Amino acid sequence: MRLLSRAALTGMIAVTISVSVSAASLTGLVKNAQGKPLSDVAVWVELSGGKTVKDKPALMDQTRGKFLPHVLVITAGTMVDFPNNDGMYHNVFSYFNGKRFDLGLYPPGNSKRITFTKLGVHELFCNIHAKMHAYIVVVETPYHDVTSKDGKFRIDDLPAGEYKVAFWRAGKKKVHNITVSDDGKTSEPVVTFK
Ligand SMILES: [Cu+2]
Repeated sequence: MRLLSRAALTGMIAVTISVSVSAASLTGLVKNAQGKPLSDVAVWVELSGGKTVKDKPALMDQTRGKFLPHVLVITAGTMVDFPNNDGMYHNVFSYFNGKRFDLGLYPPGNSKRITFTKLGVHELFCNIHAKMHAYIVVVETPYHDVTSKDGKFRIDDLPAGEYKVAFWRAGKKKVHNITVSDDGKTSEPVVTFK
């Protein structure tokens, strides 16, 4: 009896430990053909179903005649706020892919909000400033990031398994196969866009 309970206890501990170490952080680097780091590359794990927790409300700012960030990646069902924090009127519209919308012209200090449920790339414009341009990429899981100025990205809490990881930049997409092993190790992909 005592032996049995000890075995059961050992089994429980083993399970607990394997859960805690089998999730990994996936990090890597994206660069251009000249070897320079590329920012604003959307990175996400291509997964269907599973963990579908929505992200916190995200921000697509309008400031100094620009949308910021240039590329935003969110999980489907996430709300995005579009505040006008500039000194002039702006408009936000997206017609081509994904959800179609037009928020109309609105003045500084105002904000509008949209929930994105449709997967895919949304290309944003302002109808009075031709240079204003940004992307919202809607994916199925919270496993996503955007490369920073140093070209690096980080996706946390990825459970052990085999994954396809997508890298997207200005309409071009690359997919890499990544393995997260049971000891929580991953390869660190280096991706080049030409
Ligand atoms: Cu504008």
